[in-house]
Amino acid sequence: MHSDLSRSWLVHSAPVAAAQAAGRPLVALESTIIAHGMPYPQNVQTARAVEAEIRALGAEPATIAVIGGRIRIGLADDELELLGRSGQAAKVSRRDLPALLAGGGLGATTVAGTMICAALAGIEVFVTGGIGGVHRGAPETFDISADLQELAKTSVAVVCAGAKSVLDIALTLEYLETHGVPVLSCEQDNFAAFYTRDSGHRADYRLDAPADQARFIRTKWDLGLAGGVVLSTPVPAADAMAREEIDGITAQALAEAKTQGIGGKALTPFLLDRIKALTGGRSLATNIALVRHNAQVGARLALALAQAPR
Ligand code: PSU
Ligand code: MN
Repeated sequence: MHSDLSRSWLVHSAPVAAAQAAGRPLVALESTIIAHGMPYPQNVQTARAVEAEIRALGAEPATIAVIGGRIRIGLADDELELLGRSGQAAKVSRRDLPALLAGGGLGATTVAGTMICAALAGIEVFVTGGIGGVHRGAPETFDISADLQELAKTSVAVVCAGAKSVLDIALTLEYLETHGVPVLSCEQDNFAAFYTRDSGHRADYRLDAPADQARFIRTKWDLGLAGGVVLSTPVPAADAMAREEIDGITAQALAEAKTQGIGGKALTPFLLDRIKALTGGRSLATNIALVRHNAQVGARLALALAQAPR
């Protein structure tokens, strides 16, 4: 259990507080995808569309960010706009949270950062686009997203369209296995690949029905097995990109990053932006479509978890 002291850093929006008081299911959303994952104004439009998908299914969205030295659970429209437009928000993972809270700056939370905040707020389901993972060349660079360590220890279910395809998917799955993070899939047997549907790697368990997903997740936590669960779902077929196209473009973006010496927290935003430019914006349309679809899957899971007794 978290202390009252840690919860004193949280500020809930009125709609989120009302939903929580009424026992309505909540779905957490991250803000790095808004501030660093997509260009303005599509980022803010997408953030609003994703919230609307969740509300339409009867759950309440809680977009999470750090504003004014507090962890904000649920954002107003003008706050989404601030995060998306200003270019001022820091990318906030586990290591950065104390700096942003102590310093009072504007922070956009990553998958890892959002999982921490969602767990503090008692939210069990979190929707993102694609999780971070083991970068290609990680045996040399050591670049492994903090998202994976967070999944190892923080008990939140993360709904995604797989791991971002710029990563080494096989090593990402190995890492999750080592740390005991179950990888569930719905709608197909294989782990999804972000811009494309099929990573070529099987997920651990295929569970299509939200009730079955909820039972699995509740059982894990009932057993005292702390840590996250990944629920992968593929981008809708009509919005998916062709594998051959995205593979070549990814290779080019990775080569440019290497030449320009881009690494650390700047790497993922750089790659997403270059891939968008090299696909003439089509990768952005795919990214938006997959996040919206993930939101539907996440909302259904949150509703099912609310029915699954603790
Ligand atoms: N999903 C998207 N776009 C994004 C991200 C996820 O569709 O920009 C973000 C998430 O916040 C994730 C981060 O935590 O990318 C991974 O960054 P890194 O590889 O530096 O850990
Ligand atoms: Mn990294």
